[in-house]
Amino acid sequence: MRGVRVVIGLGSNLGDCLETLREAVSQIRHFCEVVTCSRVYETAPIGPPQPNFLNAAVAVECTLSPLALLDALGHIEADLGRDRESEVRWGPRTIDLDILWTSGPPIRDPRLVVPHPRLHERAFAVLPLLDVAPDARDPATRAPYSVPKNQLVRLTAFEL
Ligand code: A4P
Ligand code: MG
Repeated sequence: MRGVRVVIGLGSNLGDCLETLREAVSQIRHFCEVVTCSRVYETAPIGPPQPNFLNAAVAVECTLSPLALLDALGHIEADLGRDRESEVRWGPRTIDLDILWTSGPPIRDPRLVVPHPRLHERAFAVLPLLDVAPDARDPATRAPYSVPKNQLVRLTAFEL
């Protein structure tokens, strides 16, 4: 992924969410150059009833292959207490690290689809994406991303 910009989405709604997001970014720096950090948003959960999330995103450059990056993010999730065995789909989690978008070609692998298949439907992902990649476009349509309406998203004063 050298020379290719990748946007990683971060979400947390269990434990000390801000601290967990910051720790995730610090671990991402072990294998990627973090070029820009988004603002931090408090967002209403999409999925079953659960606490609000903190969501953010970082734009990175790194030399890992896309699948190696996905695995590296999975290791950070495990280190920060994410336990997939006991999770319900779209339920609460200490940390979720998704590859939202790339400036390179789209990826369609059984384990990894980029842009993230639900990115365009979710204000909690599109808003942080646009903070770090304001010119991002959907590679399928070449259309710029727009923020879905009627989803509760509040800008916080926190920084990553
Ligand atoms: N996978 C495929 N493409 C990707 C990608 N681009 N990035 C695969 C990351 N993973 C990708 O993900 C399930 C599988 O997706 C992985 O094994 C990977 O190979 P997961 O992290 O294990 O589980 P998940 O994140 O719960 O799955 P899913 O269905 O992708 O959930 P979403 O769509 O990420 O939604 N509400 C608010 N307000 N804020 C949130 O952050 N997050 C979710 C999770 C639901 N509601 C939310 C939030
Ligand atoms: Mg995920």
